[in-house]
Amino acid sequence: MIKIYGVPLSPFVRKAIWALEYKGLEFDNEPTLPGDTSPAFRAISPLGKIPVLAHDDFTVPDTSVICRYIDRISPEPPRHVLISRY
Ligand SMILES: N[C@@H](CCC(=O)N[C@@H](CS)C(=O)NCC(=O)O)C(=O)O
Repeated sequence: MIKIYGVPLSPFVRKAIWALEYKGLEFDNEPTLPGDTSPAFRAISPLGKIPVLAHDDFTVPDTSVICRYIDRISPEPPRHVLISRY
């Protein structure tokens, strides 16, 4: 199961969640505030930034990379279809 650490107040978190919803992927949300100093969170986000995506043992703390990863594991529907509509 994919997990997104962060709170939707953050536009970066909303972007990651929107990408998951666009692809129809299920995910859990772990509400985490920006700058969280807990060692567990800093282990997956050394700068304390949200969002972080965790998928099995893989974690990534950057929205653009998160979206790229989502596109890799779920190529359909393709991003370019959505982009070309706007
Ligand atoms: N480059 C990061 C930026 C994310 C970011 O700046 N998130 C803010 C919340 S909107 C944050 O976590 N700030 C906490 C901090 O900078 O200490 C990304 O694209 O995910």
